[in-house]
Amino acid sequence: MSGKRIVVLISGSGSNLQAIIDRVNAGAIAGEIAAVISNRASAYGLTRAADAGIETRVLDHKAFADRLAFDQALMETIDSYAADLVVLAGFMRILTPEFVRHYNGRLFNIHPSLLPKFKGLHTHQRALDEGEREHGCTVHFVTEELDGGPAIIQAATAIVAGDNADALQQRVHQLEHRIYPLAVEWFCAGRLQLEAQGVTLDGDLLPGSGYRLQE
Ligand code: NHR
Ligand code: GAR
Repeated sequence: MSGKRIVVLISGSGSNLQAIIDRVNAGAIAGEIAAVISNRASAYGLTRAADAGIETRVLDHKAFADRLAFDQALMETIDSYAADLVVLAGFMRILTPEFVRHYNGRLFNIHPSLLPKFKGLHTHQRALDEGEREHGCTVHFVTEELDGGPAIIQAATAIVAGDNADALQQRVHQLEHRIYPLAVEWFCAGRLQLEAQGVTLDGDLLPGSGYRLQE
């Protein structure tokens, strides 16, 4: 497969990584995953990558003096694969401004909430506690503002009577596995751009909350 070179960063299970692998293998994405990098050696996503024949690397943040030293090693590793796109898929380390600037316009994250609502952790329980009528997930370009970069695509699920955080998390995960590969597909097809005024898809400015995937 020719096309864009994608590097995926993970810390855990890698189910979003798997969803992207599946869409690459289905021929939907004009690119290939050049490498998967984890900050945790025990991340199950490394097994998924190896099973798919993808190169894996482990960079343990605890082996570095500070965040900048870790991020510099991470940048060198990513750049050794000549990445066009860097995808955070359950990657749990906050990245320095230096790192974020280096990949400006080609760094994605997926966050389990309808941003700008519920930045940070424990999003499912917080959505329930706040009495929200719906909850979901957002793919966004990463900027220096944590979980605050311009949105690319969102998908939502209704919160129903008797819902709990586990059930909600499972439904949101299913949505994540649809929207993350779609955003990667658009980027690799050259359809998605981060511009001064916001995110464009096929040259049209998207709303501030991104493209809304319909149920
Ligand atoms: N980095 C920047 N600069 N901007 C973003 O928007 C980022 C980012 C790095 C990761 C993912 C993010 C999320 O979607 C992400 C977005 C980890 C933490 C965190 O507090 C916060 C947000 C996100 C990921 N991490 C702790 C830290 O000290 C470590 C937690 C742990 O190891 O379990 O880095 O929610
Ligand atoms: C996903 O739900 C993702 O939205 C979330 O972690 C999970 C990773 O699952 N990301 C964050 O919370 C980032 N702080 P996965 O490893 O199975 O893809």
